[in-house]
Amino acid sequence: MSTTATATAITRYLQNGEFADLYDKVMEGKRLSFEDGVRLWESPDLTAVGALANLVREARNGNKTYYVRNQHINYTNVCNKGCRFCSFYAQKGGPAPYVMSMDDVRAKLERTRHIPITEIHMVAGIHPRLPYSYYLDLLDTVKATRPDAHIKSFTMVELLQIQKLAGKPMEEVLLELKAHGLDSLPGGGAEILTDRVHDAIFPKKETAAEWLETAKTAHRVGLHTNATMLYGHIETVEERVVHLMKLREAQDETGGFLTFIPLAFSSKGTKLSDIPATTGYLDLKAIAVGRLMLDNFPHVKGFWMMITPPVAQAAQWYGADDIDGTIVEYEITHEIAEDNAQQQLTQRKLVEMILEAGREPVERDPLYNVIEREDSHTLLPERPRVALPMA
Ligand code: V47
Repeated sequence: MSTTATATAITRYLQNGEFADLYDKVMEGKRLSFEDGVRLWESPDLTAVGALANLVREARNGNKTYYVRNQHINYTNVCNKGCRFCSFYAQKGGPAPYVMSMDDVRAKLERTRHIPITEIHMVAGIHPRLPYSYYLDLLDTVKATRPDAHIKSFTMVELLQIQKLAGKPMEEVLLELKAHGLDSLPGGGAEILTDRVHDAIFPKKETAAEWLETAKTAHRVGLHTNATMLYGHIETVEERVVHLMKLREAQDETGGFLTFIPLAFSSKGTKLSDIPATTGYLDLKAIAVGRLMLDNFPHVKGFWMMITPPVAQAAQWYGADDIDGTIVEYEITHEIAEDNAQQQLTQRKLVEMILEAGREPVERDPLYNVIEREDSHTLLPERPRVALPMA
């Protein structure tokens, strides 16, 4: 079947199926309601939900799929929040505690000196005894070591801790962090933005209202942020929709969110270890419903580290226009990463994943400025390996 014939068949399927009314809404650019969101999550017809989301994805981002050359740094795993969904923080019988010194941070960055990394993504636990100066030194160190890289750092809960240490209004703190090199904020820590889920599995962290307020403050001082949604634990379908609608309302106010990133819950090593892993089906649904409900978000990311590379590849036809990046090392859900025996994807592999799916690879920086390098958008022939002379 030709591409046009396929598109016609999909349109007919949507126009005559259970989502005919949502097809009309999407085509007319009308906003989906809470009830629409619940229907999308509850329908077993992943093909229809994905095809609808793909219409929005292609209207916004055409055939492009973005990726980034990035490196993650998790500067400490000491944390006083004790979230039940987390396996990252140091605890008896779990990971040993660490705090990176500035030399450690420099060394980590030096190890990837040969890679033209454009994004350094730094997040960590809430260490109760790090001083304010640590965070400023951290930014100074990264900027001095990789001056060309964009620093995307600190989730809202880290920002609230930093503000407490600084003893100043959040706006002032953000401006100071900016002056030390902070370029934007990641989307972590949103989890599910309802009081019930907050109280049940992350009661010591900021509330939904605080997360949203902190994100909006960052937007007001000119810092873009992303927004995540942790799904596949104790949340209900209705709570997922509430989460998406709160993000949509906040975005209406500030326009500061760049990308929505659904994060698949991995229970291994957490206090919720009896909860089974999410399925590829739910992972694709999360991408698609996110794309449909968040009509004011420019991008939706299929984060391959959490949903696996094969599902992230398929996600490009279910609403995702971004598959994140090379990553290098990932600690937050290290258990999954170890299972996959895969903590990094080469840039070549990302380009292959995009091309095989019939999409157009676009290397980006964290603000979606396009990067133009010889190998950014096409597969160059692999360079023959040169045997190194033995010493
Ligand atoms: O804040 C913690 C989540 C987040 C688990 O902004 C877990 O581009 C699954 O936010 N299973 C950190 N998830 C990761 C994050 C992120 C990742 C990629 C890109 C971006 C971006 C942001 O990971 C945490 C928390 O919400 N998390 N534990 C877990 N067991």
